[in-house]
Amino acid sequence: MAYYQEGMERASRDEMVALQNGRLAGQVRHVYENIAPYREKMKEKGVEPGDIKSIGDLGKLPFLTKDDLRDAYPYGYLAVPLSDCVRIQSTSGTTGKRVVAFYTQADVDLWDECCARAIVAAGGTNEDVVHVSYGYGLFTGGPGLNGGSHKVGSLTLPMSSGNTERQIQFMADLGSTILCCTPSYAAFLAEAIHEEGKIGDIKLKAGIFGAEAWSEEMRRDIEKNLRIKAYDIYGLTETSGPGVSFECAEQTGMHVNEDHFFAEIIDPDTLETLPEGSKGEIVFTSLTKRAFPLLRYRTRDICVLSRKECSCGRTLVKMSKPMGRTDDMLIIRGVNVFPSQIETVLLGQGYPANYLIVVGRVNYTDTFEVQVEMTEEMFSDEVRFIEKKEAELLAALRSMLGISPNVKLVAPRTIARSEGKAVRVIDKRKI
Ligand code: DLL
Repeated sequence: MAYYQEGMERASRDEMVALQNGRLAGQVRHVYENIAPYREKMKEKGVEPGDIKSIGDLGKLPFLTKDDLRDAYPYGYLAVPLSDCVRIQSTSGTTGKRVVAFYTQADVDLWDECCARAIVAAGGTNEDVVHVSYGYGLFTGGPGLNGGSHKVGSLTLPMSSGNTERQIQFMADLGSTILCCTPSYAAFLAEAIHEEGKIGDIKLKAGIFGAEAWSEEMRRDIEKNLRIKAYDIYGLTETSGPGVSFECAEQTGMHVNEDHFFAEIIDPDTLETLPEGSKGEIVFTSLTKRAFPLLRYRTRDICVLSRKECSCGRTLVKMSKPMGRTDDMLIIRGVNVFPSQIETVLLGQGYPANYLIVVGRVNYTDTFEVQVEMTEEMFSDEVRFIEKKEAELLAALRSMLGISPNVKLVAPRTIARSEGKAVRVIDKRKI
C-alpha cells in the first residue's frame, strides 16, 4: 500500500486529535486578529480566542456562509498582507459577487499535497503520466490536480477541458495513465475514444473524477469503457479546491484530509452538530491555511461521516459522496450555476422573470436549456429579430455562467405559473 504522507494519513486517533487541537487554537487566534468580519461574529456570540482550546470547543464558534464571503468581497476574509499571497482562484458567481480565495505559497503547497495524496491513493507514482482535463484558470480543478501531480513527480499533461480529438491523440501518443476530469467528461471521452476505435491505443489505468455528483452506476460504466479504476475526489474553492477528501481503492467514501480540514455534520435547520453516522450538511474548518482560513464554513453539501476501519490502512475519517445540497445551486457540466444568475441576466435584458431552467442528462453529458418568455412586443416582431435576441441572450448567459445553455424564447404566458413558490428548475437527471 502506498501513501503520500503516511504519518498523517495513518496517524492514530490520539495523534490526530492532538494535532487538530493545537492547530485549531492557533488558527482561531490568527482569524480573530486578522479577519474583522469574523471577529465581529465572534464578539456577537461572546467568544474569544482563549475559549477555543480544542476541537470540542468548535461548537462555540459562529458559522460562515457563501453570503458572508460575498458580502465581504473581495478582501474581507483575507487574513495576511496581500504581499504574502501568490495566487487567487474563484468560484463562478454573479458578477462582482464571486467568492475569491487567496493563497500564500505555503497554502498552495498544502493544497498540492492534498491532491498528491489523492493521486497516490489512485496508484500514482513518478512513473505515471497524469492527464489533467479539468478546466484551468480560476476554476480549481486544473491547478489543483496539476500541483498534486508535480508533487508526486508524475509527468503532468496540463490539457484543460475541451478539444476532445487532441485529448485522445495526446492520451494515446504520450501514454497517459491517470485521467483527471469531471465524471461526465470522462464518460464523454470514453464514448469518443470508442467511436474513433482508439481504445486499444489507450493506456489509462485510473481516473480521478469529481467536482459534480456521479452515481455508482456511472462509475461502473466509466470503469468498463475506459478499462480503469475510477476514484472520486471532493473539494470546494472556499477550502482551497479539490483534495479536501479523496477516495482510496476501497471505493466506499472519501478520506478527509483532516489534519488540514476538520469536518463536522450539522442539521441545516437547527444548526446543531450531529453525531457520527448522521446525515446532514458538512461543515469544514480550515486548520492550516493562512491567507483564506475559513472557520466552520457551511458547504451546503449533504453527507455522512464514518470512522469505520478502512482496508487501505488510512485512519482519516471518510465522508460519503455528497447526496444533495441544501440550497438551489446546480452543477451543470461541472460548473456551479445559481438560478439567480440567470434571472439577473434576463432582467438586465428586459425579459419578464418568467423562465424555466431544464437540466437533463444524455449519455452522461448534461443538457441545459433556458426557456424564457418573450414580452408581447418582442413576440410580434419578425423571426429574424427574435433569432437575434436569442443570440444576444445566449452570449450574456455564457458570459455570466461560463457555460452555454440552449436558449429558447417562447411565446408570452406559455410557461406554467405556479400557485406557490415558482418552479424555476426542472432537473431530470437521476444521480
Ligand atoms: O468543484 C472543486 C473540485 C474540482 C472538486 C475538481 C473535485 C475535482 P467548486 O467549483 O467551488 O469546487 O464547487 C464545489 O462542487 O460544494 C459540491 O457541491 C460539488 N462537488 C465537488 N466535488 C464533488 C464530488 C470544485 N466529488 C461544489 N461529488 C461542492 C459531488 C462534488 N459533488
